[in-house]
Amino acid sequence: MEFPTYVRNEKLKAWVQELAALCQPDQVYWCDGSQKEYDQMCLTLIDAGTFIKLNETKRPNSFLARSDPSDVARVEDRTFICSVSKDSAGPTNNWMDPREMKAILHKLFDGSMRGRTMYVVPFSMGPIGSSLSHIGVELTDSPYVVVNMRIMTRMGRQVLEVLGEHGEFVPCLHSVGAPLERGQKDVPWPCNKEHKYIVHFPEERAIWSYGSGYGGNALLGKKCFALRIASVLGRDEGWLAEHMLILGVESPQGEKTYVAAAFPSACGKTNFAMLIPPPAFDGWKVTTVGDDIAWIKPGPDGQLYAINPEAGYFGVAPGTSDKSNPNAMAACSRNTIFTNVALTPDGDVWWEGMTETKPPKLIDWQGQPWTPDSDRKAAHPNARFTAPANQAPCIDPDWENPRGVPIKAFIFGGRRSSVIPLVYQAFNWNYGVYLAATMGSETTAAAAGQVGVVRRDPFAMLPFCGYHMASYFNYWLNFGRMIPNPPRIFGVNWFRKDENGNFIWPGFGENMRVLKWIVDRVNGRAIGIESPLGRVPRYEDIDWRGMEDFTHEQFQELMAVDREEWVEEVLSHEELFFKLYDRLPKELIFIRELILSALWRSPERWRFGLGGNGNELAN
Ligand code: SAT
Ligand code: MN
Repeated sequence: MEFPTYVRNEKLKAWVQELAALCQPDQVYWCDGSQKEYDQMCLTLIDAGTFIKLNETKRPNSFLARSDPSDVARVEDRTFICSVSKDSAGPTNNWMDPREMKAILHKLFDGSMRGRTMYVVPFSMGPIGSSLSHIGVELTDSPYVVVNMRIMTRMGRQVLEVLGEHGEFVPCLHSVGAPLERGQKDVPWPCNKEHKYIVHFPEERAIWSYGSGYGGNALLGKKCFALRIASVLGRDEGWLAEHMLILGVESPQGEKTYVAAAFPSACGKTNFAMLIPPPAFDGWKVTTVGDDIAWIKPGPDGQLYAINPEAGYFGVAPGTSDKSNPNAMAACSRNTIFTNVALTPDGDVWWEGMTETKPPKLIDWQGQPWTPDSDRKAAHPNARFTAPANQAPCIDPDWENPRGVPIKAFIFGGRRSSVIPLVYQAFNWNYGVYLAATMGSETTAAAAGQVGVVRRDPFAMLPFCGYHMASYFNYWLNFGRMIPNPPRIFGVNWFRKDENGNFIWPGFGENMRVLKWIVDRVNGRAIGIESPLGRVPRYEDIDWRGMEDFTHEQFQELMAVDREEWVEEVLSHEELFFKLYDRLPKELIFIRELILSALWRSPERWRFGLGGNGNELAN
């Protein structure tokens, strides 16, 4: 096999050679990551019928792809953590013996790229050359994956230069699993309807993905590498790979505070990452470092520093509008790949929630004519835009700083119509780990199954942790002990409802008021009082400028801690804890006891000024 002269890493050469022999592509192509190459591949994708070029005036340099209707999202039940021992993967991951899995995969990959090109995609997760960054190389037979990877990561020849002769990389193998026989015509979205495997070998630090061309199944830098494999790397090397957005809050005086926040899906994570403060917060600015994943490491000064390992947004399109998230709308205004959205007659895109009135005529995500009378969605609910991160006007000036940005607080929030207050600060790191470990979120119509059922999603990492979830809790507990002054940990809930089923809190930009209290807390200004769960703001601790009609009573409702509700809540924490019992850190069991005893020493429905533990007076 011939290699470009700039490829100097023998391990990489040997690996590509070995897998090309297995997959038997017609040719091997090394991606240089240039604009010219990208443009050329987009033309190829148009010829193949995978891409439709959008209106150059309305959406410059942008494309629409329609996937096979069976290949529209991550497949969690086909996702495996193949550690040597089953116990290392833990009860929340699918597991198979690595040798058994390799045997299955070798059969599937044998000849899987026949009739296709194998693209070699070197990529850096994190700014090139940052000590927090890591290199991966994806071998894929999907040109759609290549062009998406060029937006989502730093990709191309420059990565191989950093890799050098002896550098380490995470090998990522991907095939859509649809070899072409001689003369067989290709389809616009090849995939394998029978077999799908998204497989991680944590000890080997390798990823093998077969059968899907969509999102996290195929763009292997994202969930597979930056979360599942990186969580294992982080544990072994003393850092954190988290399913968190990173944002900066800048005060009118120029004080800059960074926080990282984890939310399960369908909680408005991207909107929070790109929050626009209400008009009354003149001079306040929220900037975005990342919208999905954070890699976090202690710096020489003992503070935690975070980078966004990604370079683009793979954002959910439906629900995104100039009203809900103008920053995201600007990000996908050009140079964007849309997948499974609807097409307008003038060659632009549309999705549910983009505009208040639906366009009279569209082509839906499956290529069929659509009108507002059609009884189906025009865009798939998991339709996505792939857009360069720096196209969001809110991008933080330090988003590519190789040192990362200093993190002062961790925020965890689920969608809960009751029980959980608007905001509370964990008493200390261990309480914070408990809060995050027991995070839950109510299912929405978008998720499969029943609506309104609480699902536990510890740290929003349930489908993304590459090892035993209870060991991960323990790693977090230890991590807090390693650093002198760990970030403060907060819980938030934007979704509490009143007795009529209406949201009490308006959310969106108004979340800035909560964010400001958090920033004030970590910068030693706001005080608040102690509730049975942790420290909370009093009404007067929140900045109500521009929202003065929000009453004391409404705030009390948002913040109340109800003993009966919490007894049930804690019982349902037990369900998760029993599942993880053999490795569950003792600390979490004792913290549960402390929470229960605090609830019993407080009024049945704890509210401000009702006494109980007397701490209100102390502050
Ligand atoms: O498809 S991705 O994994 O990139 C996004 C998601 O499903 O969370
Ligand atoms: Mn995510």
